[in-house]
Amino acid sequence: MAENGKPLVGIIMGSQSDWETLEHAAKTLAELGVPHEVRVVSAHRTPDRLFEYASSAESRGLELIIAGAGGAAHLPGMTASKTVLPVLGVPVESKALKGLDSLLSIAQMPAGIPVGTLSIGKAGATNAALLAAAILGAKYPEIREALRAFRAAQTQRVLDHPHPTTAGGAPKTPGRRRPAAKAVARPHAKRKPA
Ligand code: RP5
Repeated sequence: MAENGKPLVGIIMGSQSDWETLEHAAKTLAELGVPHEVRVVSAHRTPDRLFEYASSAESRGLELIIAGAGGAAHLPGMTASKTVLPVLGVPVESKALKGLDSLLSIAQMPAGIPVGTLSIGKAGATNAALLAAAILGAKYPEIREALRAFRAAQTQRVLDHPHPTTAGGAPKTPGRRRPAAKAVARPHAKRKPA
């Protein structure tokens, strides 16, 4: 594992308002036991901090960066331009365009500076953490085994709850609260004779 639990993954976001999305990346990394740090670093409002963060990330021991931003989302791409560490981009859902602007800003990088782009919002943040664990798992066997256990548990939850209204039917993501099971008509349920 990382030396003294030092962060292996840096999670950065363009604004405090992005935390409600990026917290799902942090929760998932925590669940997998991946040491990480979290910072607000804005490409537009604090460009010097962004350059400092990205250019020093490798020497500080980070091995991967998850960068989330919304709107004209330059944070992941600019971060990738200042480090050779893998950068995973999470498009935050914007109010005006529902995150399509964020998605295209992050995904449409010119050849030479890649950003691994995830889907918009919570699913993208969760998957960024899972992909980070898959990448780091090549070097850290305990992370690979934590990811394997996560996947097995997720599969088992679906197998254990085949009916859509019983708890556990959908893959669990950290922080997700399950709605209480509702009584619904079950077409195949046996009825007691009147
Ligand atoms: C982007 O602008 C941030 O990543 C955020 O998603 C969006 C809006 O930021 P706030 O106005 O909420 O600070 O830079």
